[in-house]
Amino acid sequence: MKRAFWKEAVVYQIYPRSFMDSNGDGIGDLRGIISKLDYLKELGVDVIWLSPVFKSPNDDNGYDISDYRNIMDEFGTMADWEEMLQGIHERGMKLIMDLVVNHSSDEHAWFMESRSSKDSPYRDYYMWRPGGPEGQEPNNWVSFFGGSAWQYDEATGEYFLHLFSKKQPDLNWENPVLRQEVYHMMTFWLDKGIDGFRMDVINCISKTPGLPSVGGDRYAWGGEHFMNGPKIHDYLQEMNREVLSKYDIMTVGEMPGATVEQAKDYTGKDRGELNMVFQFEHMDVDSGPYGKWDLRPWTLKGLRDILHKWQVGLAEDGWNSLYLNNHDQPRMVSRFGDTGAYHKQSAKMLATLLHTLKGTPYIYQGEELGMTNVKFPSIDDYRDIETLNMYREHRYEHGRSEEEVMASIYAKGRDNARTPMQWDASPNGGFTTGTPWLASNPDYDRINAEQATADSDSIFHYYKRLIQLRKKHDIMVYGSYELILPDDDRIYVYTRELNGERWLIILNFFGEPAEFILPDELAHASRELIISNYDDIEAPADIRQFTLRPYEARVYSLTK
Ligand code: ISL
Ligand code: CA
Repeated sequence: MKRAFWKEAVVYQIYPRSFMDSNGDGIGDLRGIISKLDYLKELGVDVIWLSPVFKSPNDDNGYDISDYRNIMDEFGTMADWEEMLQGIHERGMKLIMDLVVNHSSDEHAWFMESRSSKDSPYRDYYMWRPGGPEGQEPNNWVSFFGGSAWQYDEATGEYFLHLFSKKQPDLNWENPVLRQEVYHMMTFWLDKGIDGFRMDVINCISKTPGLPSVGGDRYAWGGEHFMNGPKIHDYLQEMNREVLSKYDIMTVGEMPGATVEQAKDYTGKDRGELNMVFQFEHMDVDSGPYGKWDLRPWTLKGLRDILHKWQVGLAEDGWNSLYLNNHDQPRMVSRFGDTGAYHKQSAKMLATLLHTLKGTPYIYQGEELGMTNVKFPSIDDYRDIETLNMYREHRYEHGRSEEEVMASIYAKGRDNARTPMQWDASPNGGFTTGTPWLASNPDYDRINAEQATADSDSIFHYYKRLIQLRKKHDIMVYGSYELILPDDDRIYVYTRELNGERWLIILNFFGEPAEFILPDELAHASRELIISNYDDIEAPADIRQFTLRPYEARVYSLTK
């Protein structure tokens, strides 16, 4: 495989509202980020992905942009942003910005013009349609955040499409003038020196012509008509020709619903589209038929089958992101690990997985500390629009019980990931001297960066070691992947191989000891331990048979 910096990089995602508040207003900001760049440098990450910092009324915390070329007041100024970028570059790191162009805010000047009249030159920047014969919505699609994906607008008597909240009208990519606006805006940021883009729901920008309804229900999920739509590759190839190809940058497409085959089309080396996908298939392992709130226990087999399918599917061409949480997902250690006795071990085991599969690892802020999910007592303590909409709908329209709805929120709500970063054991984890916009997780007294950087056995230091190993060993980036023991329901075992070198990765996913026997082919090799989350590993008497301790992870280099 061809070398590329974005294959070798480890990415760190900052959700700016919750990272560090520099002025005591309870909202994270750019000067807060600047003050923590040395921390990120010490961790050793290469690329920072910054969730949106543009002007926004914050209906969806910055994913509703009202001015793509200016910084949100709460976060600081363009001068602060420039200082931050310089600070990142001075430390040898790179910055990718969030590109949110499936939709804008309804407070963007384009939309205000667009809604003002059917004759506005901006009308076709968005997706307006007349109502149906009985004045109903133009089709039956529901939005990602619940309810109809259409909003009626008095001024011109038509509906506009919004796949997300009604304050996030969808941009009309069919319109070449709109596409040029977007390309100019991208060029504006690239010329300021950024190193790439994370592209928000970029596989949703092309919709089936005619915007047909789905199924027979009054409201239904219309994903088949806007995920991986008919012109998506034309748009991405045009964007690549006109903008991306002119810079040495990294691009990652956030793509809910993307399959392995589609991912190859988005990221294949001769396709001229994007560098890598950020897909969600493995994030559905614990969802039932009604979606994310419909809780199901996950199984190792379920998770491994999906990860494996992607490893194999993109083995020769295409590239994937490796992650178990982000700002939209619950905390990985709460979901797939243990927050009790094996907090440290399980967080390190999951980290071992993320850094030894093939792909680019993404660390979400606080993951390197083992930050956990939160259980606030009341819905009033929550801020996320998706969570608040879901609560209303499930409680009052579907009549589900308070306990049941809160259980879904505790397990899957996006605010789990958005509680303030825990820097030290002082009030609010040192995130702010004021009142945080979303309450802190009370476990900051135990789980915080000050504690973690001081403790050489911490999750933080283990991440540091994994990141350094990736820099030293090409096999972790470019090695081929092979699954061993495909049917074991407690441990995940695989090898990586490059230029005659072979590594063996063994992960116990549960809190009980697990015994297993290696296939002969691997058992007869002599081996050197590269890293483990337990520090007292002796060479087993029987080289074939292992007993792994709870959540134990081992990485060996095998020699023939
Ligand atoms: O969060 C989700 C499920 O809980 C996803 O469906 C998510 O909405 C989807 O992956 C798209 O996410 C991105 O676009 C949204 C924004 O709210 C998310 O924060 C962002 O990551 C709209 O811009
Ligand atoms: Ca602030």
